[in-house]
Amino acid sequence: MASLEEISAKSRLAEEHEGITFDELRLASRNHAVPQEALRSDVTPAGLHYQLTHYDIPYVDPADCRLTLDGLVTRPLTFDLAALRALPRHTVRVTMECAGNGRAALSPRPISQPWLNGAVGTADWTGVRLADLLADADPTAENGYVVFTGLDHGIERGVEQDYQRGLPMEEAAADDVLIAHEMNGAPLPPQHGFPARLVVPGWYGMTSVKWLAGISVQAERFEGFQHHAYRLRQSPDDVGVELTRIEPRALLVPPGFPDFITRTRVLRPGRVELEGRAWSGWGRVARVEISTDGGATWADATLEEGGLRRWAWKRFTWEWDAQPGEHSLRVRAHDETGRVQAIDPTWNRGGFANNADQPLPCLVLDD
Ligand SMILES: Nc1nc2c(c(=O)[nH]1)N[C@H]1C(S)=C(S)[C@@H](COP(=O)(O)O)O[C@H]1N2
Ligand SMILES: [Mo]
Repeated sequence: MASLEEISAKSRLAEEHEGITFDELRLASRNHAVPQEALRSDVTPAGLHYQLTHYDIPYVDPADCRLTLDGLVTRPLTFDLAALRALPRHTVRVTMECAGNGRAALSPRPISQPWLNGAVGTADWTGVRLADLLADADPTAENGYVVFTGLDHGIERGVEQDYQRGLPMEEAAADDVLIAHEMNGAPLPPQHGFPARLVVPGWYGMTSVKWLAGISVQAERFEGFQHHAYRLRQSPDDVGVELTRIEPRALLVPPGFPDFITRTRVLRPGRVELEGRAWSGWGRVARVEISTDGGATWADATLEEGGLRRWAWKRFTWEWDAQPGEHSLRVRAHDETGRVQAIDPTWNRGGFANNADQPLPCLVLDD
């Protein structure tokens, strides 16, 4: 009989001219990106928000689900869905992005979910503040860790596991961290974590555990499989650096209209308002640059005023006088901490945090 080790894919890089594999295609057809034109909306409709699920979307009976908070606490807590919904509600608008966004543009390409650049979305998440739940439970461990366990179960690189992630107490108890049971004003859809999920604003998506069943406080640092997996490494034996917050990125709403297969944009000549959205999990977006000549020259876009919504992407616009010919549109976001979106990809073994801009080819027609 084959072992789990044998049936489970090893971590590997694509060969030099190896196209997308059947395994990658299967993952890509389960886990969809946001259609880039949906970047026109402040809030991404739930069905258009990207989604990434490692294993299966669990079937959950709403009448029969429980969330527990236990471990090193004075008062362990258990909630059914009605009790969770009855708790004081907070809504936070959050731009969430998968750490693997941009992976398919790397060379060599790490074999995994082959994201181009659409593994992002913005939603209004409503639920209870984790800080409030923790205060009720009263943790007895100082500077402990909080471990989140999902209902989903699977195998990765031979290791059978529940999907689990942990957070240091000070991150878990931060103001806007939610146990969310609504997305955009409706109960969570199955693929986004029904009945409840963690939402950690500013952090890459893997942190925000879906289908939450258990929250547990422990004294020692949590180092589960998903912590070893989500690291920036140059080689398999490299200790690497753990991924946390989202690097800055901007994306354009594609102007004009597309060719069906290549997605090349076609425009009529003349003035066109380019628009897009930019975000960073490290700080507010401070500047966005646009290039229409593949990065030879750059101009500053206008950033939408406001910025009250700390964790949501920001709209930017720029007026382009589109002249006939071929053009390559590029964008580059800067945040208030001085982080800048990359022009060229920085390679790592897992294909994470590749925020390099992917040029958008345009053909402007003759008059
Ligand atoms: N339980 C569980 N939570 C999970 C995942 C998962 O597979 N199982 N995927 C994570 C990853 S890698 C990402 S990027 C986000 C995606 O959230 P979304 O599908 O709601 O966009 O969920 C995270 N939470
Ligand atoms: Mo992810």
